[in-house]
Amino acid sequence: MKVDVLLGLQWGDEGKGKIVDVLAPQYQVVARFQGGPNAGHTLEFDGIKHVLHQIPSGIFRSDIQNIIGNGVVLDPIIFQKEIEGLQKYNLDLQKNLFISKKASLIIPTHRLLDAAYEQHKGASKIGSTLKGIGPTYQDKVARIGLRVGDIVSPRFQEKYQKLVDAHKAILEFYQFDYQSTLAELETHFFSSVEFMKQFQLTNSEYLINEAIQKGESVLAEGAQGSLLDIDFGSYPFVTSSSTMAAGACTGLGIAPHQIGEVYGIFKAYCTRVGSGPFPTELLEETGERIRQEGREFGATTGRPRRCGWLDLPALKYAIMINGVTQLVMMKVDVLTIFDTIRVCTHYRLPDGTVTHQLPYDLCDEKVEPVYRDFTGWGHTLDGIHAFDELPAPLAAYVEFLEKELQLPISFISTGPDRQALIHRE
Ligand code: 2SA
Ligand code: MG
Repeated sequence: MKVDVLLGLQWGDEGKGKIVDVLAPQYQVVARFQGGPNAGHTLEFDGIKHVLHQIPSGIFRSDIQNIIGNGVVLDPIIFQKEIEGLQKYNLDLQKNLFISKKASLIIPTHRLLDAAYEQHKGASKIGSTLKGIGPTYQDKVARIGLRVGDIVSPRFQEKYQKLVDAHKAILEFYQFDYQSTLAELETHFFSSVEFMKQFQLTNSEYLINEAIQKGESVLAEGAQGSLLDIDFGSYPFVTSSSTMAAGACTGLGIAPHQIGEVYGIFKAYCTRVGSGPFPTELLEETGERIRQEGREFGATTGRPRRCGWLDLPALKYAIMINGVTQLVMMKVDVLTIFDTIRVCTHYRLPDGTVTHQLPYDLCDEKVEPVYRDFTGWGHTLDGIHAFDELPAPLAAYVEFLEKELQLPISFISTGPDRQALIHRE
């Protein structure tokens, strides 16, 4: 049995939560391997809409073990809120949820530092979710961070204070006011840390490898997207973790040969929240129509998402660096409103040459998208559950993408609910 990885091929918000929820019954374990409360994974079923941030999307299935892996950065305050939000569903969270002791701990000053850094950057800010993600990973790599396992150490308070003192010095350097908020945040933090102790804090790399040994199957659930990857994303407008398939190995403690399928999720168009280059962005009315029709607002921050046409050079790049084996196409229904649907097939460089490769730095090296137009299909996809029931122009569009991307599109999502999905065997 293998570990399958499911990840976003764009700038996040591709709809990973929905697909993990759909695929979950095939797995015994669902694990998050990177990111933290910056993620917003939306699941909809039985008329309920629920957004998860740090907790894996397998949590609604009672026979699945859900692991928050070592590669994750975890905020205890947000964790407690999330758990409390799940209480109404009567889930056995103490049995089904496991947290790696090696996951990094987001402390209140990490959030303040995130805000201070963004404020200092001014117009060139990243557009961070202000959840303290960057500063927490920074401390991890600097080898001064706190980890979940530290909360049960008798030296926790001392380690915490040492880190906070270092953070205060930086906040003072940036002249960022922390005095007015820190005490209250700390009170929350320490009570949430106590709250966390009732859950299973484990060396989850053992748990996961033992599961693999027993022949169980594991789904690694990515957060954000490949174009936000710390190495291969549009640096510096990226998140601070490895969002690609390889990140599942380091973020869970599994060997590369254990990776089986890599499900790559993409929307039938593109969105991006936060700053940074976006070649196919639509700044006029068309972008606004996509935003309204697709309800494109951040699931964590509520920020309006920037919208644009599908970008094949960027998608091909993401497929390449992840070794994607199957594609999942989301939100096709949103494009129903258009008579013409555009797809960027290439980029034109300033010297006139055409390429399908991403330049080193999309900020400095401006590219002009070269589009191919497709006829829209003009009527609702509601109630369609088989590929051969799709309107002919949509079927042709899907087949064009499969040929271009040289991969099967195994799932086509036609709406937010679990049921609104075409699975092609
Ligand atoms: P951060 O907070 O340091 O990770 O921000 C760095 C960049 O990464 C982007 N980012 C995201 N992009 C899309 N979706 C994300 N999750 C939330 C959602 C975002 C929200 O599901 O909607 O609610 O706004 C996510 N998380 C991080 C971020 O915009 C920065 O560009
Ligand atoms: Mg999201």
